[in-house]
Amino acid sequence: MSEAGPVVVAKRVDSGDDADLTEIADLATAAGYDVVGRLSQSRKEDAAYHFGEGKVDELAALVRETDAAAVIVDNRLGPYQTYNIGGKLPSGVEVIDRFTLILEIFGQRANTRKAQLQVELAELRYELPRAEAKASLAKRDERPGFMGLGEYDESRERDIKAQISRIKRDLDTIADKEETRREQRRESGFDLVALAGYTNAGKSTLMRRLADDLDVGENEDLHPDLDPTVESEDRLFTTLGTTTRRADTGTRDVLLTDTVGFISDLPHWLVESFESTLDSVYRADLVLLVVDASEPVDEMREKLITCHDTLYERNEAPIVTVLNKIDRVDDDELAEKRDALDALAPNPVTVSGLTGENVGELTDRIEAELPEWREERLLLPLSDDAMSLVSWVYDHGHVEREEYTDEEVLIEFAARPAIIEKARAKAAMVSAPAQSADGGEAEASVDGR
Ligand SMILES: Nc1nc2c(ncn2[C@@H]2O[C@H](COP(=O)(O)OP(=O)(O)OP(=O)(O)O)[C@@H](O)[C@H]2O)c(=O)[nH]1
Ligand SMILES: [Mg+2]
Repeated sequence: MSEAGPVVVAKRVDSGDDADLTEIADLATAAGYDVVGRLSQSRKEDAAYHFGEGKVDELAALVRETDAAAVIVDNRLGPYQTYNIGGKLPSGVEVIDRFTLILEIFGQRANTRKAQLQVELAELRYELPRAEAKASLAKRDERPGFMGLGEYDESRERDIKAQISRIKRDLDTIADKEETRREQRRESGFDLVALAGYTNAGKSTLMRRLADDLDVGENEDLHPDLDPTVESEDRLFTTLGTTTRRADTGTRDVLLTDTVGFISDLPHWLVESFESTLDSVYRADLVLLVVDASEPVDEMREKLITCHDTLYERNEAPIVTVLNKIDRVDDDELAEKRDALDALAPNPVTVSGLTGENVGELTDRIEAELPEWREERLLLPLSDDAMSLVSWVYDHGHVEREEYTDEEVLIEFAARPAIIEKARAKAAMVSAPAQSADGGEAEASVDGR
């Protein structure tokens, strides 16, 4: 891993104006580098140098002038292009591409076992095709003098493959545990809402705004992993792992999960390595897609497209688009942006996570979009079992009416359909044969656990 130091950032675009270096510079800063020079070019890709050769000479001069320790290129470089560019630079100056840079940031921030495994997996996936290429080259070139080299590369390739399967297995185990936990949480009456969006859109700020701090402590017994620390920084990829906190939206019990931000132009293997982190988004009951509304509309559009691409196929939940940072946009501008983005972001909620403006509207919207709860009435013969079922219903749903006679208790409540099924089954056990006030359906679910 390279030492953070002064760097030059560079980018090529096929045509049009010179490339926008903002994001790659922000990424470099996020990794701890000091951006001391910028260079961009608009031309088609050169096979040998990626940039035009003259531009690479210019790059080398800039590196010497600024004493940069590395060049960060915001394009996909082939191994030869990397090598050729490196050849023109003062010796010791590294050439880093966008993915290596992102991996470096992830590596620095990975502070849980899961995150570390994901970073390791991504690194191995990055290395594998390169090792394969080397192994086949070495094989082809095998001459007496080079004996053994091909063998070495082949065993490296096998080694990488073995490590990849081992890490995948470990990650699968973690993913299974998390899936079980999600189900337990749903059974406990929680709705799972996930914050998704481009990096730096303001997800963690909104999380803090919506999270109900007081409740977290009280529920520590129930959910020991609720982590009360959420950071916000004007830096890309502040959040890497996932954080879940309880949020008070009114009548529903919501667990809100904040997670890693999306970014454009990530290769598949990198996104896949982080799949189990993204699962908390894909498997939520509702996704809040957060967009920074203070940016130019074209940028908002591009970032929205990236987010939709990342969610596409895997996501199972309804999506509510949240236009954030409205404290930085005036009303007319906001209306224009909403119109322009209508197809990608229909009926958005506009908020400021920072000032709290309109957050009430957002919580109303969360309640409205969550899968609907159903109403149920149960009539139970009075017994200890019945009383423990009543308290179970209190824990898992919203009790609307509770009435006692000498022999019976009537309870009316609202809950998610799965909870109602469970309650009916439990009622059948309490009072076999079951009596469900709305007509004996409980009997039918006795066998359904
Ligand atoms: N003006 C303004 N700034 C905001 C608002 N919400 C967030 N920010 C700022 O935007 C920056 C990024 O906020 P975060 O909440 O860390 O964003 P994030 O989406 O969690 O970012 P990553 O975790 O890096 O993907 C911080 O500097 C926040 O203070 C807002 O509503 N208004
Ligand atoms: Mg964050």
